[in-house]
Amino acid sequence: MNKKKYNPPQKLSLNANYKSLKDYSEEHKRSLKENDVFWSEKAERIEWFKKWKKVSDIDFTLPKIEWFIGGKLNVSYNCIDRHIKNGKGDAIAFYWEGNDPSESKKLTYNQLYDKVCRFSNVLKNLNISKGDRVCLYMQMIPELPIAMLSCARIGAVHSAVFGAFSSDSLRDRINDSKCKLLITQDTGVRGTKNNIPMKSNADVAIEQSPSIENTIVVMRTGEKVHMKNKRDHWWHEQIDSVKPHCEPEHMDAEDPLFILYTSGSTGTPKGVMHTTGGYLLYADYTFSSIFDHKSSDIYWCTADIGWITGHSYITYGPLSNCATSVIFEGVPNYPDFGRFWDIVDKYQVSLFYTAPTALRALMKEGDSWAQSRDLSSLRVLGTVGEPIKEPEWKWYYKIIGSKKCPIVDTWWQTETGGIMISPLPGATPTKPGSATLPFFGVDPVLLDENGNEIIGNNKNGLLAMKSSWPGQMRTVYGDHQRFKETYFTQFKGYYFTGDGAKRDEDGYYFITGRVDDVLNVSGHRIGTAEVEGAIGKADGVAEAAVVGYNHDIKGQGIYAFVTLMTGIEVNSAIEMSIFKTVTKEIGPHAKPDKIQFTSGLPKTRSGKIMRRILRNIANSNLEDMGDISTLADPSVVDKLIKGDQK
Ligand code: 7RM
Repeated sequence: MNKKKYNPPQKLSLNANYKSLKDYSEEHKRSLKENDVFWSEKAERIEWFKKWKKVSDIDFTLPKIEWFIGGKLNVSYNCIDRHIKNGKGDAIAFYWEGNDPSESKKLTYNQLYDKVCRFSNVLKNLNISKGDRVCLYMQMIPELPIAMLSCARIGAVHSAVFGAFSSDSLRDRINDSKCKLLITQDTGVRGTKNNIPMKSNADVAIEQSPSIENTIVVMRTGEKVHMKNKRDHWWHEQIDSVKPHCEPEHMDAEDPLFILYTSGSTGTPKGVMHTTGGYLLYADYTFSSIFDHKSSDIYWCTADIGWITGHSYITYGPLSNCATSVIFEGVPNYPDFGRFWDIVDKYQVSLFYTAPTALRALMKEGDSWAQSRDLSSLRVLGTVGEPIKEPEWKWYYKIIGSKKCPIVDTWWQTETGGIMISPLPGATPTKPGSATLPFFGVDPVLLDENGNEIIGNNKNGLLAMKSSWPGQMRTVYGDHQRFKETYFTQFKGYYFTGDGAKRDEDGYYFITGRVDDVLNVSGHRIGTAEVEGAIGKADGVAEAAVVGYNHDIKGQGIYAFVTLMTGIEVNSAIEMSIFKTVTKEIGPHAKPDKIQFTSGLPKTRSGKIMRRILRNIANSNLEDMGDISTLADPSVVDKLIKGDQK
């Protein structure tokens, strides 16, 4: 393979925390060999009310995962109060850039303290206390991280639901974790959409969410919304009538911090649960090392806070490091394709973190959007969410970074809490398409189908972790058995990621993508089973099978094979009804890109759909269909290839 390597810029290495590959390798070896010593040293990065008694207690067979046992701390205190105590109260925590370029705000750490304390008191007044779940259904507005930190301050557990999810999805997530309170906004703005009905979606969800006692509504646009007497409260009215101080709750290191739902290969989304001490330390330390963060940096992560990337690398990691960040409400192409670069220019962003899908969409529009802006402030560029391919990697490197910024391709998951495989910008030579080497304390292995470790380089396999790290999820909320079955059962003694990977001659990892039925559409993680379930609810649909196919911009697109009930004709109304149903059941981001109506699906005699065949058809790999002799009716394959609908 021998791809060209890109060395870290000397200027950056000189002042970086880790300055050479040798530095990295030695420290990585030590981090595995003396794992507990290593993490207890790193844990000094954060402030504890009470020191832990034991660093870790891990058993993947149960599974049991505990870090910093007996330690007490508060995440909001670590993200705000301690910086103020260190004299940094006037530093900017957030620059907020609205969807419309004319709208912006800034918030210092002192101001953040005031807002978080007040809102914490509001939560208490509405009967929220330690351990209660609070659902956050909001767009990218400052009140979202404020609400997260306020929950953390009083020990409530937040469950953020990405703002594009439908009311049905919202309802299911609220009910799964029995949230007592829902925080939302009147309506949302994103690109040319200026009236996203957040509150009215929430109203529909709450009708079937008996655990919700109250809602708090941020007035973002001033659009008229229905406010139910006694149940619904305006954010701005509430915060005015409370005290501006609130003592942080002393939380146990293993007390839950948040739940975040993520898609798996089967059934309903899982409530990934993260706890307090290990998660915060892992977000804090990875942010500092992987972005080589310095107090003079301006950092911008373009992800949505409703996903894990936003939790760890907009809210908790940066704030714990007393960073100054940009939070952006809008989209890359509004008002035009230069918007990202306008923002980099306006705030002199030095650390920039985005998704390959955004890069592909921007690359397609030509270089002039970027070249007409001043991007000279940039120092480190990051990507996350899906494999980055060589064309967009090189474009990012040359056109955005002017060949002077290292690219950190960061591989991780909702489940891992923070970045697991990534270059360190001052130490690791990079290769396009490779997330390179494991972070400190991370011990990846490649397994074969039988669970044997694949030793040596230039090998492909299933990516698993041999040992725990502090940011690891602790359970699936309310279903520890599912936690065990999903991640620890197929390969005993390992955490299985669900991804495949290749390790090249230098031991560098190239993530090849999911090996299960999970799609990655524009960085959104979507289970094929969820989409199939949604399509199946459309009138006239008998059955659906969904697979991914290569898509120029989205990375993967959604390809649905659909059979209709006898007597139902294929027409555009049916197609529309499928789109509408998926939007209602999940959200617009899960709509199929292609629908192929067919009279039958390729099934084995026991009735299992052979997705391999559908994947081949969706990707136009028609030469080798492999063994189709186990199909109940092999003639289905020819019909599918020809596109016969009858
Ligand atoms: C952070 C996040 C996780 C899945 C993961 C992979 C894919 C993420 C990369 C990547 C190749 C990367 N959490 N993935 N980062 N694939 N290179 N740098 O995305 O839970 O939403 O998704 O995303 O398949 O398993 S997530």
